[in-house]
Amino acid sequence: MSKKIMLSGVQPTRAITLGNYLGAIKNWVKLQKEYQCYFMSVDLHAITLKQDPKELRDATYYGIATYLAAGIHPKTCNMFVQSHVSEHAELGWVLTCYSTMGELNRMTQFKDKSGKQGDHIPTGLFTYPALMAADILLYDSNAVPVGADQKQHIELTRDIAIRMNNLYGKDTFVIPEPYIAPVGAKIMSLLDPESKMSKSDVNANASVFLTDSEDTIRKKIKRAVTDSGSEITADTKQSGVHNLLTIQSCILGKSIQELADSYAGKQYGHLKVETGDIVAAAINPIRTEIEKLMGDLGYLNELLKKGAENARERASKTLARVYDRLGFIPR
Ligand code: AQP
Repeated sequence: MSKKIMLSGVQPTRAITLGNYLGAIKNWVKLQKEYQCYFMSVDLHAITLKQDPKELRDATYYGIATYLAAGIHPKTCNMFVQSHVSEHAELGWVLTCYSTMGELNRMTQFKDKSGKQGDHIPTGLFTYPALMAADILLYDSNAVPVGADQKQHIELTRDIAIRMNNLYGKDTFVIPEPYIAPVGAKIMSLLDPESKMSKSDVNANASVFLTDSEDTIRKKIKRAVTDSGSEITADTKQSGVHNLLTIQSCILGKSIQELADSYAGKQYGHLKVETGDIVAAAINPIRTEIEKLMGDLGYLNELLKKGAENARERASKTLARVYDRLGFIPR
């Protein structure tokens, strides 16, 4: 029996953060053997906000190097760049036509990101969930492992797919399921534990990047904002403390309660130093491997070429099926 299909991606907007890693990539690594996998660097999504071309190109290579360094297997998983498979943009347009302004207006990520753009909100930022729906539906994906912030976009994907299946036949699209891990689906900013840790946070000290040195990681976590109390508990109201316990829990595989109990009678300083040690130990081998891979762009280019070929094979079949159902004359 053929394996079910899993697809996910990260925007090459900057180096990948500990949040992207614990919320998404670590789960890709865990689940990769059970599924036929497609992992993209979603550069078409990245340009929904202005990017420097050189930085975008570097971040795209870094992104793929990070997937490999984190443990994605290059022989069994397809890794590719979204813009290398033009079917994404084509199906994206179709799904833009089958989503509504009201639906896109309800997306909280659009509200958050557009709120920071003043009067010049790019249209792509608004329509991007339709492109994300195309990414998922092109591959007949069954599972999409993501962080909590993407759940709403996957629900929209399901709604659009069901709508089109009702219009054009039940087998037009496979209806995907989100995979959201019970712990680590929303790692918070180190400087503002009420906000999500984000790659593009203006303050680099708010996020740990997988490219950060051991020293930088320890310093950033030492400076993490915690509340004014002193007791370490599993209470979610202590958002800064809870965030550090969550990070430890994801890396060590222990429950948050068990970890909080182990800090009974200890100070916040202990928690920060030990979290810094744990994160540095987890990231060190990944960073070393990223650096090694970045020294061999020839290898990465070959891998991306093969990945795009495999992706295109499946994506082109889905697009042809959809175009046929819509009534487009075959090419
Ligand atoms: N803080 C987070 N905790 C857990 N998971 C997270 N993800 C993002 N932030 C966290 C998950 O990482 C994957 C890739 O995200 P993305 O690059 O597609 O875009 P994003 O969700 O907008 O992530 P960022 O880091 O906030 O990027 P920027 O700053 O560029 O917008 C997704 O599965 C996401 O859920």
